[in-house]
Amino acid sequence: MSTVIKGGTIVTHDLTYVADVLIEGGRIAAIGPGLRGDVELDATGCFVMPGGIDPHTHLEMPFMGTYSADNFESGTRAALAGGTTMVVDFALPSPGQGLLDALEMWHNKSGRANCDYSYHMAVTWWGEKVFDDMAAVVDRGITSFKHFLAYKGALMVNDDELFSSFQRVRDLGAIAMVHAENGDVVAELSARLLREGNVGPEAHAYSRPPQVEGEATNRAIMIADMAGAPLYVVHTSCEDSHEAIRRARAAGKRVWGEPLIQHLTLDESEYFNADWDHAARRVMSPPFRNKQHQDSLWAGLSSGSLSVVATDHCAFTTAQKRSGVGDFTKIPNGTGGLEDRMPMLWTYGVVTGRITMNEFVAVTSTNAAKIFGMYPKKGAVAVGSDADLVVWDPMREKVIGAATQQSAIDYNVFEGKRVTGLPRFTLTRGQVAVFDGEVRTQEGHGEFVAREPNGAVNRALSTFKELTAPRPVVRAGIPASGV
Ligand code: DUC
Ligand code: ZN
Ligand code: ZN
Ligand code: ZN
Repeated sequence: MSTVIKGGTIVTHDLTYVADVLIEGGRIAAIGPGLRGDVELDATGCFVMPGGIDPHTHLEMPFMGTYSADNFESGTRAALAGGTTMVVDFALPSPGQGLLDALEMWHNKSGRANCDYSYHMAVTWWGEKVFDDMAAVVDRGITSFKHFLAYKGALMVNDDELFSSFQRVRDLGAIAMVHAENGDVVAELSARLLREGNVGPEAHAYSRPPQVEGEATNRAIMIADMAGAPLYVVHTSCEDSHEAIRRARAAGKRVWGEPLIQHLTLDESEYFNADWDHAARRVMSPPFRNKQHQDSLWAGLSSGSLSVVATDHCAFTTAQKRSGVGDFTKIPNGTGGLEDRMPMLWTYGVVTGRITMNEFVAVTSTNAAKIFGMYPKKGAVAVGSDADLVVWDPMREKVIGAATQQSAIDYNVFEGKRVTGLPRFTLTRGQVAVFDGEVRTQEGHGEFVAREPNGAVNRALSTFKELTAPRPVVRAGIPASGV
């Protein structure tokens, strides 16, 4: 059975043109005028774009004494409803747990996915077992490794561990990722705030000022540079971090920054709402910032210094958030956004003229596919690519609200926002998951996407002992002495 998308305007990261798209066997079979298929989808007045890729989600994740409330079923249903056709989630080993064990746990959860998915692997502790497992993880198609510089006593790694892991990442041809906040400073500030009686959700923002993020971003960039690893900085929320990324890129380092749709469109005033629930529902790390930081993020998207817009979708119900009443450090950190990322970015970015349609495609889809080694299978409208597509209707409108959302939680941080621009159709490998705005997902349709390592793979070069023992830094082709 073939499907043809007829009469739309194709928008990719670099081209805008009128053509039909023929889909056979879940892939794009032809692009051109006058195509015919068994099923025809009318795209008149619409833009046909690569389905969104959200490379930063936490579905059914054990975290802060609970589990994030959206699982791979509700999370990917929300994704498809908003035009996103792939998620990359984080497999998170608990300290001491092997990486392959964690991977197995995530594979067990993701069988319910409605759209395709992959994982990043988190390195939450360091040892020979982790060193060995990292190669096995790459062999299984997971080529990116996330490190937390915050969450002291839980997920945080120290600089020596970070340096060792980054060198291993380099030798495996993988990408290093970092949650950049200085966890020691956050712990100090949090303890002081609590001592002084600042226990409400607004204190969460005081405990994580922009400098905490700027410092950790600079540090991670320098350590990645010494290790020779490419670095992706997740949830870049402020100028302090963005500035470090801009400087690194201008100096020729392979560094990417990822603002979230939440930080682009919501600001710190949300934490000063008199309603405890309102503020606590918006507690995430890093916290929302002021307008100057937001302007910096928007400028980064249009200038190209920031590469991807993600969500860090990590949704908790109001009841879960209330475990932090009387102590802001116990409010589970995280907000949702999977369903709203693309309509919000279109409305606040494309409609306002801050970014172009082609930039929209780049930052919602294509750049993530390229950075994480799955282009052009994903992130492209091209013959042979997976038919992960969104037929985007720029005239369709709605008001965002919990009552109509797919996510399992009981509120929405974008509640009441009117968006213009929504999917008419969303296709996941050729299967229609949104039909004329109506969600028709199929649980279990999603498949794991294995990714290729980047560049030179050099795994024979490193041994665990070598990486762990102090040694001189050797940069490509430059002897350590005599520089
Ligand atoms: N930040 C959050 O807000 N939630 C999940 C993890 C993170 O880093
Ligand atoms: Zn994070
Ligand atoms: Zn995250
Ligand atoms: Zn299927």
